[in-house]
Amino acid sequence: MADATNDAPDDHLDDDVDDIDLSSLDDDDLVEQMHDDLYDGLADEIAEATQLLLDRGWDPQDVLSKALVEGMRIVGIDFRDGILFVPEVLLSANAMKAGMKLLRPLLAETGAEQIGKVVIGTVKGDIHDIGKNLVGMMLEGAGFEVIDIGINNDADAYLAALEEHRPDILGMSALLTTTMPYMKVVIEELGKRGLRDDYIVLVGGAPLNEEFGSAVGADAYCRDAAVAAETAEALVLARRAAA
Ligand code: B1M
Repeated sequence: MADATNDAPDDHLDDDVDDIDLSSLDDDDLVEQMHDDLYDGLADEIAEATQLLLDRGWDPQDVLSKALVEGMRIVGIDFRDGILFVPEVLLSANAMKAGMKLLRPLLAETGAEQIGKVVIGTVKGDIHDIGKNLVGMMLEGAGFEVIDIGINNDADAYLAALEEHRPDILGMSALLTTTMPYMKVVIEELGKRGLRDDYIVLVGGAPLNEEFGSAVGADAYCRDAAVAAETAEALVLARRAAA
């Protein structure tokens, strides 16, 4: 908790930030500082620290998981417990995105030949997009062309994107227990139109699990972005081999 003695609150913030020379921190302290800066929603500091770790030879995947995703996990705990609120978490999300922006080209650059196409989006009623964006990056890195249709997609939006882009895979993301059932609506709609077997359907998001994936009729549930990339590749190759 900040001590509200004589200084104006803004001065406190500036002091805290100005005091730390990120480049002087060793790797462990820098990662810990990144967790704090994500918590405080400091996008510039997160971008600077992300670049520092990369310059120090860190694998982009490690920067992502150990610094950014872990920091966001901590934010999530205090959000759940009512210590952080939506405006603060939005700032954290913004800071996370500043780091992801630097990692994106590195995670997506593999030289792997194009193995397929994915349409991915977050379901109706849900505006969480950080996890989806990460999945998109990892899929690009695995050699997929990714068409990201954003957040809050109803069945018609998914179907229109499928019709327009004719991908191999439909990916759906949901972060809320109240929105995840909508995945079933989309999959049933595909069935009603006789299109279910034309696409591999992958689902993911923090509240989902394997059982839920099967219950809604998806081809696979993906725990995280790395699993999504592996699963996408395995299922596309298997489908091609069987054709
Ligand atoms: Co929200 N939120 N949020 N939120 N938010 C959660 C999800 C929550 C768990 C927080 C909590 O209580 N601990 C909780 C949900 C509770 C529940 O349903 N059981 C919650 C809530 C309640 C809400 C609101 C309702 C709060 C309110 O308004 N009172 C509201 C809902 C808004 C809406 O969508 N209609 C809301 C709003 C927000 C913000 C806008 C402030 C912000 C989102 C900003 C943004 O995304 N642009 C936000 C955030 C940031 C979170 C937390 C803190 C972090 C989510 C995140 O980005 N995680 C989250 C708590 C948490 O999850 N720990 C929380 C990091 C990301 C890398 O992980 O998204 O899980 P994740 O993605 C992973 C995997 O899940 C998987 O791979 C990803 C990468 O490895 N994956 C896929 C995800 N999608 C996939 C798709 C695939 C495959 C894998 O397709 C093939």
